[in-house]
Amino acid sequence: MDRRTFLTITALGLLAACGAEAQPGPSRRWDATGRITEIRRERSSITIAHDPIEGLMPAMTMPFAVEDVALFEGLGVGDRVAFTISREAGGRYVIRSIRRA
Ligand SMILES: [Cu+2]
Repeated sequence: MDRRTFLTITALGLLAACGAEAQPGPSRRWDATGRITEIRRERSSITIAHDPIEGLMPAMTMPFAVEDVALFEGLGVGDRVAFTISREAGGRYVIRSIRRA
């Protein structure tokens, strides 16, 4: 095999590997815990300093989208929470459920 063929095959292999990682089924969900640092109802967004999420990401502070701002009911900045997220097509993380922990 010549060098160009080898590089093409390698690139396709990497692409396939990345694609498999970046686009799991839409039904995939993860349980997480953390502390609320900001709530932006007008943006349907909540920022959480979350603990490590096994198999997904290390601890960090990041914003999450919520589909329904009703999920914010009874929650405030500083609250410790347990929540479930899913990853939508495009890589956006959305909170499916959240409660004080
Ligand atoms: Cu994160």
